[in-house]
Amino acid sequence: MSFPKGFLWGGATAANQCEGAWNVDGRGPAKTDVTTGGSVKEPRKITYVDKDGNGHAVADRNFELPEGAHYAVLDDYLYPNHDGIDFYHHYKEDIALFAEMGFKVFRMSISWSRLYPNGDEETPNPKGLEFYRNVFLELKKYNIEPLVTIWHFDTPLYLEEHYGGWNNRQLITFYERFAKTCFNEYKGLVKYWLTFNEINNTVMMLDLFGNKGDDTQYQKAYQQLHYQFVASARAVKIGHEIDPENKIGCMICGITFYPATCDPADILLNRHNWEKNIFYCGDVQCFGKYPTYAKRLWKEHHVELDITKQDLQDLKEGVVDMYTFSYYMSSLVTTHQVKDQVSGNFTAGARNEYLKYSDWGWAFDPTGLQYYLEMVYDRYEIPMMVVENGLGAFDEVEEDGSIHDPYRLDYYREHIQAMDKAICNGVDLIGYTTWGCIDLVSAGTGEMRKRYGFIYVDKHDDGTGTMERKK
Ligand code: BGP
Repeated sequence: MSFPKGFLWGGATAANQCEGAWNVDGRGPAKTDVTTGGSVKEPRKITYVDKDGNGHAVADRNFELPEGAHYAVLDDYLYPNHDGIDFYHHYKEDIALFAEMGFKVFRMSISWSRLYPNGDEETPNPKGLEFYRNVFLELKKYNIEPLVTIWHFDTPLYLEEHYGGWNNRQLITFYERFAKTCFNEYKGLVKYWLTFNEINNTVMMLDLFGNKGDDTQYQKAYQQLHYQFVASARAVKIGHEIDPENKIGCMICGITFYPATCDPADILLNRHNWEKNIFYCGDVQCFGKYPTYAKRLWKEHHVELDITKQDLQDLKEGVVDMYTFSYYMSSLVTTHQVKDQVSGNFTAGARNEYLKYSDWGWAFDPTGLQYYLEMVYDRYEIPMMVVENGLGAFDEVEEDGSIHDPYRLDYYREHIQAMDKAICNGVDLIGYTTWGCIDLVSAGTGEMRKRYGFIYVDKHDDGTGTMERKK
């Protein structure tokens, strides 16, 4: 094996999917407490209160909040994010288990609304600051390096409702304040940071969800993305000023796209697909400027963006130190009528006859990981990390209480071998964090039953369960 000494092996989580304690110690509600991401197969799940004060839990792809209604956390197990796996109260036990597995790194995120309950306050919530400090100190006890995502989908709900979320330029300022607080508070405790989780999802999901978005949706998505690019760049600048030791990365949802046929039209579409869904974000965050093909992409959907001179300057000055990405699958691209359709959570398109698929329709493709690593490293030549990779499955507890997941062992073995090959071929890969190291709520479907291991949590979609952890 070619993995370098000091390689960061470990696992990954996100605050909104594991912490729970959604209203404890001053935390405010986040968007992710009241809505799931949704998927091709399953519509988004939403909880809200109508104008007469009645609570509703619905699953609806094109949901629009009715007049006078507002989003609200309801104790309804259609969507259990707000409870998570109660990492908030179990972190010591969980970190001890991570240490037992030999983790060198633990990826987690900081809940924005735990530090800034509404998101627009001037000063942070001391209880929130204290919680993360305690987690970092606990990790330090075991020499586990934290890898911290600043934003993992969980914009404070107040910012969504009162400012229109990332449609509003003001979010840049609020995010900047939040990021600055993180860098200042945890200086010396945290060195590895990621600014935005799967930043490319904003645009890519419009394509992947099968029902292609209309121009208005693309206009919104590209604009939100621009504000996030600027916010990310400013955070990188601030992070470096506060501590030059900080290593700050972008985080891309990595899907390896292949043309489904050798029809030149498919080959071209595939390249355009890489540009639109993968390279667009990486190029801005690693090169510090919009790529030449951006104009083509904007034109395609009649997009006109609010971009200032200062924004462009910020992008230039805030390039990331490392390229990180999640990798779960590859996907086929074609201009032809698709006969054998994959319709899973996050995936749509033609089925690849050479690959096996998970219960949620995700293609098992370790070679795609090697392809991605080599292709992207060649483009940016900066250190890379795979910060999510794993297999969501229906894990069952045996009568004797044990859990056996040989399918997961195969999955990891083959993806690790693929990384090994990429390193042999020159890729500067510095770390690998599996998703997840512990069962947590699925971002796409809001389910517990889509489990990722390695630690089983006794928590179920109907709300039952003791939260007991099992190896
Ligand atoms: C990524 C997200 C994670 C995680 C993972 C698995 O897109 O960054 O938050 O959830 O996908 O997806 P799911 O939870 O839908 O199985």
